Amino acid sequence: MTTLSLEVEKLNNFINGEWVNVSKTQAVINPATGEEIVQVPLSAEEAVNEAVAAAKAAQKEWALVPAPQRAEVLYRVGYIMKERKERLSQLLTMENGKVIEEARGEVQEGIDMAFYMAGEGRRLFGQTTPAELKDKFAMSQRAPVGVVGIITPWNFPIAIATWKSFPAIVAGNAVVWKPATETPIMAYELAKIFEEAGLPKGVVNVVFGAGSVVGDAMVHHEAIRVISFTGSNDTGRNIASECGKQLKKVSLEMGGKNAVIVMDDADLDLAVEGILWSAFGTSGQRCTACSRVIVHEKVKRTLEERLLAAMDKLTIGNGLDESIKVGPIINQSGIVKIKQYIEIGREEGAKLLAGGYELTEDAHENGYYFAPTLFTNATADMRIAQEEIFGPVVSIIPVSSFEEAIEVNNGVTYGLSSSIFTNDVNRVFKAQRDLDTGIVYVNAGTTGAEIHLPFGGTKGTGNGHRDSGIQALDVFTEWKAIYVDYSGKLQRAQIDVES
Ligand code: UN1
Repeated sequence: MTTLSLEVEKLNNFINGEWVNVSKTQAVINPATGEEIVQVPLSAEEAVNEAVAAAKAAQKEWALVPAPQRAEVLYRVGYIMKERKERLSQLLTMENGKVIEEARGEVQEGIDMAFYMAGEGRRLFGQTTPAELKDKFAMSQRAPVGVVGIITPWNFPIAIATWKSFPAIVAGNAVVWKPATETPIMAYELAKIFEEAGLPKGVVNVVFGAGSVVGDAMVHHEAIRVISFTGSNDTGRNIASECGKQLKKVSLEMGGKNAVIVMDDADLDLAVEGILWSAFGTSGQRCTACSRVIVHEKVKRTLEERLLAAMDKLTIGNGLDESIKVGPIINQSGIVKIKQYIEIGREEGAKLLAGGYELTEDAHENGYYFAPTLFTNATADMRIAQEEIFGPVVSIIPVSSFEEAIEVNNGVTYGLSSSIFTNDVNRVFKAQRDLDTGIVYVNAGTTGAEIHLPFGGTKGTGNGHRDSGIQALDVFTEWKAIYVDYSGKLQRAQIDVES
C-alpha cells in the first residue's frame, strides 16, 4: 500500500480568491478506518452572502473575457489534475472510501470534463435563423445566467463537481459551490487547482458546511439564478419547491433504482460481470448502481449460481489496498439504512442468498463495511425492489418474457439507468426505445456513463435537465434571441410582411 501523506492541515472556505478561516468545524472520517482525516468548516449564512457578492462582482468581468480565453483556464485545470491524478485519487479514497482503481477512474472523469468543456470555449454554438422581414438578420446565442449555485454529493465528490462547475465557468458564469460535508478534501483540492490555473478571483467560491445552513442560504439568495443539485430525493424536492416559488432555475439529479435485465439468450458470464461491477463497485453507492436484476426464469438458476460464485471472490476492505474490490460504506447512517432494508426484504418474503450483514471484525473493525448482498425471488412491488438503498444490495426479480422485463424495469418512480443483456438484435432496439431511463446500456452494466453524453434521468430521478454532455450548457445559459434590422426603416413584425 503506497499512501501519500495528506498535506492538507486545515480546510478553509475559498471566497473571492482568499482562504477564509471558519472557527466552527467538524471531523471528516475515513470510512475505511474510522480515523479522523481533517476538520471541515461549518459555515454560517454570512459566508454564502460574501461568496455571492464576490461571485456577482467577478462574473461581470468574467463574462466579458472571450470564451476561448475562459477555456484556457480549464485546459490548465485539466493539465494540473492530470499531473496530480495519483494524489487526488488517494485523497479521494481516503475521504470517500471507494477503491483506488475507481478513485482514479473518477479523477479521470474530471480530467476528461476539463478538456471537453475547454473545447466548448471555441464552440458555444448559437444559431442563425431566417427572419420574416427583408433586410433583417435573426440569431440566437447562449448568454451566461450570472451567479450559479452548485451542491454536490459525497459519492462522486470531484467528478460531479466538474460536470457542473466546468460548463458554468466556460459559459461565463461565476460559481458558489457547497460540497458534501463528508468529502470536503476534493473540493479543497479543486479550489487550489482553480487558483493555480489562474482563474480570476471570485469566479469560483467554495463554502463548506453541514446540514442545510449553506444550501438553504444559496437557495434563498436572490442573486443566485440557478441551483444545480445532485443528492437525495427529499433534499432535491425541497430545493425544487423553494426554487419554484422564486422562479429560480433548478437542475436536479436524485438517484435511481437501476436494473440489469438478463434475457434467456444472454451471455450469462458477461451478465454476471456486468452485475458484479455495477452492483458492488463503489459498494453500490452510485446513483447508477444496479440494485435490481430482472432475469428470465429460464436462466434464473444458472445466473444465481454463477453470481454467487463470483461474489465469493470479492475482497472487502480499505480501498487503498490495490487488491481490494469493495470498499466501505460512507458512514454509520449508511450502514443503518442498509440494515433496515435487509430487514424489510426478509419481512417482505424475499430470499436472502448471500450477505445481509455488517462486517465488524479484524480489518473491518473500525470502518463501515457491509457484505455484498443478494436477495432472490423478489417481486417488482417490494420495497427492496422499489426504493434506493445506496449500498451493495441486489434483488433478483424473475420474469417470463421480454415485455414483462421492460414493464418491471419501468415500474419504479426513478428513471436514471438501465441495462439489458441479450444477443437478439430486435430486443436490443426495442429495449433502447422502451426502457424509460435517461441512460440505457446494452450488454454492459448500469454504471460507467461517459462525460460527453448527457447524464440524468426521467421521472423521480430529476426534473428534465442533464449534467455533463453538451446538454449541461442548457442549465448554465439562457438563450437570447437577437434581431438586427438593416433596412433603415421601422419594419413591423407580423404586419409589414409581404404576402
Ligand atoms: C453518480 O453516481 O451520481 O455513470 C455518478 C457512472 C459514473 C458517474 C456516477 N460515471 O456510474
